[in-house]
Amino acid sequence: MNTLDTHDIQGIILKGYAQLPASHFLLLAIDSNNQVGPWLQKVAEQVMPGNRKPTTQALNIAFTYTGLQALGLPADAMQTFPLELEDGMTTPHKQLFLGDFDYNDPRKWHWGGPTNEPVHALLMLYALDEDTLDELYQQQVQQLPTGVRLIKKLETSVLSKRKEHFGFRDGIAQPTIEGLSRTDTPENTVAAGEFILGYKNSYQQYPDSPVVTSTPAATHLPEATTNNTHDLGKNGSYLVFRQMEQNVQQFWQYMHDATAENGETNAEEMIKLAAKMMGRWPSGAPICLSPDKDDSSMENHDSFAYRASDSEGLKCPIGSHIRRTNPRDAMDVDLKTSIEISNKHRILRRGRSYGKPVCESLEPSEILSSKNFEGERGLHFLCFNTSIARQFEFIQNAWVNNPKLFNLNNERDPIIGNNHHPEDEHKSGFFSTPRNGLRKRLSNIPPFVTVKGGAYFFMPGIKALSYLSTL
Ligand code: N7H
Repeated sequence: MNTLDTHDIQGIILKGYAQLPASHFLLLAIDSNNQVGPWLQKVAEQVMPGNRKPTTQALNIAFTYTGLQALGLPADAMQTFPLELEDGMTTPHKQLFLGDFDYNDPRKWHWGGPTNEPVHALLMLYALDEDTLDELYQQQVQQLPTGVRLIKKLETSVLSKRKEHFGFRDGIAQPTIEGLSRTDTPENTVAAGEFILGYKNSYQQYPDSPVVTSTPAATHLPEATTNNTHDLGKNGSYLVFRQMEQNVQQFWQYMHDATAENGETNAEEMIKLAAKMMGRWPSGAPICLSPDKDDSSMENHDSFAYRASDSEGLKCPIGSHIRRTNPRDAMDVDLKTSIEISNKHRILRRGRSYGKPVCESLEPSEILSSKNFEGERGLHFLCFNTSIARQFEFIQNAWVNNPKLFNLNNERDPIIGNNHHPEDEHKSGFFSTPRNGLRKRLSNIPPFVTVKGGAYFFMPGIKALSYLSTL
């Protein structure tokens, strides 16, 4: 087992900062790197390292491929980054691969799309409350040097009971990083190299890591295996950012209409259908452990699997959001292999909601009767991994948007899948819930979530950040 250099790892990789609920994500452009060095060094000193527990505020920073170029990282070093970072999220092939077509088309995005201005850096600000956040924001904006410009401030919002906008508790299931003090079941403990560069991954190998040619400044970085190079990736990670708008009215209206009897609301069935699509009840309780009703005593429960008690998906449908994005032990191989395979496609989720909640309580019936649907709301989905291709992109392509996953027929993730594939004649979402030998199949599921922005970033370790400031 590796000991992790937590003092050199940016804190947000290791922790979600639940105690710092206020946050802004600042998208920056680097127009000239003349005065970037001293600024970046200052930022490196302000970054919250992973060995500290912040109490009032925290700051973290990451760069896109073009951002690293704008900093002046030499071409030979740029070539050592993975293609996913270089190509970004919006090449024509990637659009098809990720489900970013039709209503998700990047040409309609607010940022990160081909018609938006290039994003170079992401400054992530977290604080205890709105006032502290505003102070931190003002301080950071004033600190920006000539040549570095704020493109957009992405604000976030705090929803009650750790819920997201549809009214479900979020941020429950996370892999535990091997080597940290937190203990967990072996099934949920994942090699550090799946999330942090410079450590062994699930294949017992070191993930590919970017390197720089040896210079006096680079000698502060660990030596890399290739002669005369230093490891720029060590203690860093890749960050996937997707701004995902949630159509809350459409979501609950669909659940309502699909379960109403003679036009009468059936609240119980309505919530149950939504829970079946999610795989958890609004409280967070896993539906495979409490199949008939919500049970808030299980709101943080994450120690469950599907194979022994729910192999057919009678409780938690095979196509539900959480079963698709982490099938755990339910893959069509032996139990041990299934867990091993699932754990090669895990991500550390660090998202935050944005926009005004439809109502304070976020209770389904209250959401439905609410009149406050104006404005945009959704999730700033963020996740860390060391292989964007094998982790985030695989989940998105092979699981979320795979119409034949686990022998399902033309169904995609009911919450985030895109059913408008150019070659798909139906343009309709389907979702089946097996019940006692019969399969109930719902159709015409509209898009509940629309992608509105996104980019891939490299989040360097703190020493690597100092190195970047010397370019
Ligand atoms: Fe999902 N939601 O609130 O509806 N997600 N997700 N997600 N998601 C999860 O377990 C949601 C998205 C995963 O290990 C829960 O913490 C929404 C993307 C994974 O059991 C809820 C959006 C991807 C898990 C949501 C969204 C994932 C997970 C249950 C976008 C990856 C853990 C609470 C707007 C490509 C699965 C919890 C496991 C859980 C919601 C996006 C992945 C409630 C609203 C893009 C791996």
